[in-house]
Amino acid sequence: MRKAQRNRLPRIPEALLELAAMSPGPAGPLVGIIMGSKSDWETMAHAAKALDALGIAYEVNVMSAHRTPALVDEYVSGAEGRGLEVIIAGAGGAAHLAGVSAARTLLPVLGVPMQSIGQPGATNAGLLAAAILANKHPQIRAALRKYRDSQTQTLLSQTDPRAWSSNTQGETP
Ligand code: RP5
Repeated sequence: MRKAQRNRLPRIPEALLELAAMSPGPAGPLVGIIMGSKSDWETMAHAAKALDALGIAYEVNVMSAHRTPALVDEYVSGAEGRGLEVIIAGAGGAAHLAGVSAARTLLPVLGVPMQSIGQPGATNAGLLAAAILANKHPQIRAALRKYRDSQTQTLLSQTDPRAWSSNTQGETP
């Protein structure tokens, strides 16, 4: 990904990271982030970062639908019983980890196909997991509301795109 593209992706405000660190969330991980290879972590770390920003506990594990199918089966089948409420599954290639996982649980499984969706998709999967959890956990609902309010404020302070574009920077809007 080019540097200019990276710079346009949404950022989690530092203030929210501090807020999340101050307020303890529900005990135990609520989200299981799984991925087909350690090489997927660079992308999937953005799902974890979105959850961090909202104070949502999660666990991270590498397992592959085609390389370690028994491990995926064991992990996903037991996920709900261990207290997980959402699974985020990232994989490249045929990206079938999410589908295989969804076959083994009634929990919502959010798929992040690596090459086609990548970093913004991983961030969105983290935020979507938060929205699902917000239905049941008031603390997560409050954190999500604060995050969205801050996004609204950011947009309202940046209504002229020409002031922020590298193409037109410095030009009078
Ligand atoms: C998929 O193959 C993984 O999810 C990863 O995206 C891709 C490449 O894996 P590595 O060769 O880097 O282990 O199964």
